[in-house]
Amino acid sequence: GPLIRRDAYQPLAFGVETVDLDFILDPQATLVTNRMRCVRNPDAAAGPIVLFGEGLVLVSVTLDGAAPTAGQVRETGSGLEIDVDADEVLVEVVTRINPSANLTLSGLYQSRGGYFTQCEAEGFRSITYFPDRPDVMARYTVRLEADAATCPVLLSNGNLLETGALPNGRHFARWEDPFLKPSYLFALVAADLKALERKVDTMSGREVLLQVWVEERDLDRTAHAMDSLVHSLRWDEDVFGLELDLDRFMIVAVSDFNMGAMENKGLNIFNTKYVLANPDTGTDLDFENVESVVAHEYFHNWTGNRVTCRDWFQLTLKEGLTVFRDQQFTADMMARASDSPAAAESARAVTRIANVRGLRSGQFPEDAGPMAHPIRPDAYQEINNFYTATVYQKGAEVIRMIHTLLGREGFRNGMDLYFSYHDGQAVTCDDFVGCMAEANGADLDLFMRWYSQAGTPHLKAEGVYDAASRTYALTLTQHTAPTAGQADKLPLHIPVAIGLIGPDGADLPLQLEGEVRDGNTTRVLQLRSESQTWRFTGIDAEPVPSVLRGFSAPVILDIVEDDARLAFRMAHDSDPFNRWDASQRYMERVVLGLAAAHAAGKPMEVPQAFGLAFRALLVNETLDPAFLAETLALPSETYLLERMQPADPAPLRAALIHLMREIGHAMQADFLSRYLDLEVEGEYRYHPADAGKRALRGLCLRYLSAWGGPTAIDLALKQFEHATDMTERYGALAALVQSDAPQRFDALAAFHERYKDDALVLDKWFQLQAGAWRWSDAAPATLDQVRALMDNPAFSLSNPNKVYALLGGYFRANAAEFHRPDGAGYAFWAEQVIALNKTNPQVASRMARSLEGWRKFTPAIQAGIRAAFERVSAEEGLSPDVAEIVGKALA
Ligand code: HT7
Ligand code: ZN
Repeated sequence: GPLIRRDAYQPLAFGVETVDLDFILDPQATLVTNRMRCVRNPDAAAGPIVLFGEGLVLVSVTLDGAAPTAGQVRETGSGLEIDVDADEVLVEVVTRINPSANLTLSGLYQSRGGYFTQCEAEGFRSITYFPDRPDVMARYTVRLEADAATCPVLLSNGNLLETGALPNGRHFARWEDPFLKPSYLFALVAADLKALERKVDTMSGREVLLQVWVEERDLDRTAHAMDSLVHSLRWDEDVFGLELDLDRFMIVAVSDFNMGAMENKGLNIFNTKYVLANPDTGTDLDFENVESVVAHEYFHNWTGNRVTCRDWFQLTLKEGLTVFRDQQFTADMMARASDSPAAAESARAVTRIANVRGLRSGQFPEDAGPMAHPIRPDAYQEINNFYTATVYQKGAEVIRMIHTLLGREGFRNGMDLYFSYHDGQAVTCDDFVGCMAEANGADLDLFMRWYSQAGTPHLKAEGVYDAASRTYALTLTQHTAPTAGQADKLPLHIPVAIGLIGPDGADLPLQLEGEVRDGNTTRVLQLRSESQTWRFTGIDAEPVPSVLRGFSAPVILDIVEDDARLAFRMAHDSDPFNRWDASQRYMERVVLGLAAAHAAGKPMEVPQAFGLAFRALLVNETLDPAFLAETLALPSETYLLERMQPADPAPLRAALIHLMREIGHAMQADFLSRYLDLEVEGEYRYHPADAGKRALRGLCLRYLSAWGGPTAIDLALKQFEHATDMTERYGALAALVQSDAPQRFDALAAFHERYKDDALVLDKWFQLQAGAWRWSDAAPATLDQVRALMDNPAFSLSNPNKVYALLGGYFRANAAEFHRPDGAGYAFWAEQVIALNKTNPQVASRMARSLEGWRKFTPAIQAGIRAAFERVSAEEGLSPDVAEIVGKALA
């Protein structure tokens, strides 16, 4: 498609003040009547009314109730243009659409007999002709009418005005949204649903009605989403003073959805995966995900809806900020039950670790590949391709750095100013950072480069101790490698939190030359140029630096540390994040060492010192189990591939299997005793402390099953058979599937039998098999399994959750099997991308992206992947979504 450029932004000549929509819902022929009061924009250049439209059948247009004159209304390639002399005109457009034929899950579509909409980013234009851009904010009223038997529930944004019966078994409802909003926040739902309801008072004492709408059979899985919503509401009041602004707030679950959820004003629509959870069907991770997605969408009501984006290049304005807010919320939820400040710090660190794991395995590869872009991109072909880890996760890191630089209070003052200036507006990232700077008298000009520069910076840290002067000089140097289309990089403003650890393992007080000692043992250094040195005084012995504590910036830290130093920090770093990171670095070194040995035909030997450092943590009963579960888990294969040069999945897999087996074998007694001690008493409840114990228990079981001794497999089988909740049942199944135990096949069959009518649980079953490693040559090839599973009656290419679980599981979480040397994995990938491209371009593009990092692999692997890209590229009728990915990958 054509390139859309950020610097080409122009306001439209006409905006819209009010919209009145009328939907006569019908599966094949829905009639949409749209009455817009279009108003000339005094700040824009003169021009026609511009309305975007896609795939619409135009029935009629009138202007102020009259037929247009000849040539006054023109159909362009992308919609309609209307010439008007007046400053204001009532445009009525009637269109017809076919929701049952819409498999893209964008615009108005059907799912399990109901009607649902998804308008972000540009879905509204396939519902009706409209200036479908986020800078056009209007007041909406909606009337919808549908068959009362199949669609007894009729919902739209805002407040319900009226409902009533109609002839022929039909009925209607009218809704009004009192707030200005852009079209991407419009939503309607007409379906057979039931609601869990709760009434709560907001901080100012207003009673509001909260609803979670689901299919009746799912009502017993809604309590956690409701609790999460109430927690989110309270948190935004407590932390940011932000109150719910509507009398009613609805969450609706739908089975067919491209992403996680959508923050439509007052009517959030969710993928069932992120609403439904009860102890029988959801794992601790599912509960955690529901809580954070509910929070994320709720928080958008202020950061996204009340203040929205001027154009889609500003997407990180709402997404980076809202991800940051949901991360802070989750950290607070994790810490709320802690009984000491140290426990709370460790609990918060567990959230931070999960965030950084996601960033390193999801965003770092993106930033190093052909789709690399700044958090605020300069150009795109298809906006749907820019709902990325960079815009979301790196965007959140950029907001976090502002928070680190300004402090909690300074950040809050900046937020208050942002809302006081921009409530009800569509603004830019500059407006946001401008408020942060103004409220704090801070200079963030240099910091703005984070918005325009792509690529992950490397941060080099080098320390020199001088015994004579008792000083320690720490030099920080930054470098960002060129990325696609951006050759020259400038130094960034990087906050680097550091500590110095003394020989006894305790933190040293930090005192820079010329400063008085304040007793602080962690401080934030601000690197503003390519290289800078800080000299610490009063240091009696050579310290061990702990750099980038809490992961204070989204960079790759290059620091020379020998094994002994990593083991030392694994044992002593007072910063829980860096303690975890020390363990990750040590593991990475060991795994990549084993892989190199294997590739060279040498035996793989796990260094003894590593085993000692690992075991010392495993048996440490004073550490929080949730923290230990993270610290003893290997880095993800995706991240390790990113660190391996050139990336070579086969030896890496051999190394991972070898290491898991060796550790499981060598420490079987310790794993077993911790496993037995960590049993959680009583009925399942989702609680951070219990979840932490279950996580560590699950980790013990995975190492034990990897070793594969009969006691280990018995333990897993017993847990599988006697489990009373999904975390235990799934944990046992996962441990069995990720092992060589022949019993895994029966366990998979039993699981399938039990849950064959439960779509969300079956997704876990599909995903596990797609991601299964081959622990011996006797194991069936994963590709054959995946192909066979596509024939399972529960699988469907038109349901994104199924595609993400099975195909995504194979393409993204099973490198060694996907990159099999015969190239059959790539042929299968091309086949599926081509098939999906015809029905759901957004999902096709996501699957296509699983190979975008292909140039990091060995030349032999690259040759196979290139052929697959070329095959897709040669396909006729490629969607802009897939074409952009393939084009950039081959460029
Ligand atoms: N803001 C929402 C984005 C979204 C989306 C974007 C493109 C296509 C489909 C989509 N569904 C939801 C999600 C969020 O960030 O909260
Ligand atoms: Zn969002």
